Amino acid sequence: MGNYYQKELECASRETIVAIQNEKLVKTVKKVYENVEYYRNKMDAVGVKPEDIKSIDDLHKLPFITKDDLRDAYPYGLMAEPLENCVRIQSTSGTTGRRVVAFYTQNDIDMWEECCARAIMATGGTKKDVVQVCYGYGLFTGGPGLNGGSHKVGCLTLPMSSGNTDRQIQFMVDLEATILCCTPSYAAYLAESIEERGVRDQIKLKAGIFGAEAWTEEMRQDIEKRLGIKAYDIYGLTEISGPGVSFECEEQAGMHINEDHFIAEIIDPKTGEVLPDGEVGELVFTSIDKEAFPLLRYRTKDICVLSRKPCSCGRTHVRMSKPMGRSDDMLIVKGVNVFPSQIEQVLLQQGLTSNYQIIVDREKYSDTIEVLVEMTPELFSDSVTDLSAKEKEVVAGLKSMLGIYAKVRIVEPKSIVRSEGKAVRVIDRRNLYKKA
Ligand code: DLL
Repeated sequence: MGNYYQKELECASRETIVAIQNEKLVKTVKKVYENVEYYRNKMDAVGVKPEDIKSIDDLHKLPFITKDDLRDAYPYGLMAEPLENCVRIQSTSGTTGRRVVAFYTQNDIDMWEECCARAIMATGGTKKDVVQVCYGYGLFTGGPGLNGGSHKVGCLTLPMSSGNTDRQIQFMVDLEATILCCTPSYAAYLAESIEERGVRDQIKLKAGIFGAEAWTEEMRQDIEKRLGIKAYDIYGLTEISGPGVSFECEEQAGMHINEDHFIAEIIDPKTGEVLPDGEVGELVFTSIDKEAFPLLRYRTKDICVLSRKPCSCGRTHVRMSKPMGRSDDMLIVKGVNVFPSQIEQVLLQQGLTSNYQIIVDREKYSDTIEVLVEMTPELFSDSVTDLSAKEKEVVAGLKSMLGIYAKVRIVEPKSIVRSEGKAVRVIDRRNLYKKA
């Protein structure tokens, strides 16, 4: 027990945390009201002035911010600092239509990397560790976030980025990586590839920091056994900074939310009402330290539950459960955020029908996505070659919209089961989320 990056903050008493939150919240609200017209209009619309927010008990008075707001205000509408004070842009793994861009000052980057440093140290990490980062580098926050955290701890950092499994394993063996950072599905794939190459006894890994997508306890046990490591969950989202908004400690029982930087609430996704700790609902974050892109009461759409039960690791920050699902229809496939509406847009643009179904599955730890779409009567009369050409066209359209390969199958008219209520567009066979 007791490996912390910022012990005083991570193990602060409840009173201290609340005092920090109160002070930073008041400051942040004042700042956004004064500097961000979009917020000012939203707050004016519900009749809330900065003076009305005196402490976290007043948080509920503020309006929510959603992804739609981010889209409306794209790209600069929610910035609270002049562009010249910003040093970085990151973006969600979604695609053009739904892209969210987040801006960072140098202080914002430092704060975010410190969160990742906390996560690394919570796994027992020290400057003696060799951290292999195989999250993507670039606009996606996974690579840059863990990379920065690893530097802060003083670890030797291998900025591998994603892909090229042969090279990953070669470096892992040759440079004796001890901490692996990647998505859980890639970790499982690496485990399998290591077994296939017969080099399991040559790897020195002791811990993994896996997140960016849902994964189950069973998957954790499987990865731990096959790689001989402890596998820790890490959560985050671009809008709120990136990975490290919360992370698991040695208890591996929920992720501590960095409460000195982010205030968490759980709300009823239907009514917006704040729910008490212990109830399942949608997670909402207020960032109270971010300078360039502060978000007040941002609805994550992730469904989970908070727990304030004391943790044996000594950290006092509230713990969130693994996300149990989402309150919108966003899917995360191969680490990429996908909305069914984007798929529908491509199908309609290409002259197909809106009778479609999306089947998401997992084969050998890798996500697959298949789109079944009914042909139109015009296509029906065409020959088989035309059909397969059309399928290829749709595959290309989806690739450019989503950035990932989706298999496409054009099926006969009326062959997709009609629903009497809401259409069942998505069949997710991965069973990643526990039932709430
Ligand atoms: O996925 C940031 C990240 C990178 C987290 C690396 C952890 C590790 P986005 O692309 O903006 O950011 O996607 C955010 O991914 O709202 C969740 O739905 C989902 N998500 C992230 N972490 C987890 C996790 C990054 N540990 C969205 N378990 C979030 C389940 C997760 N879902």
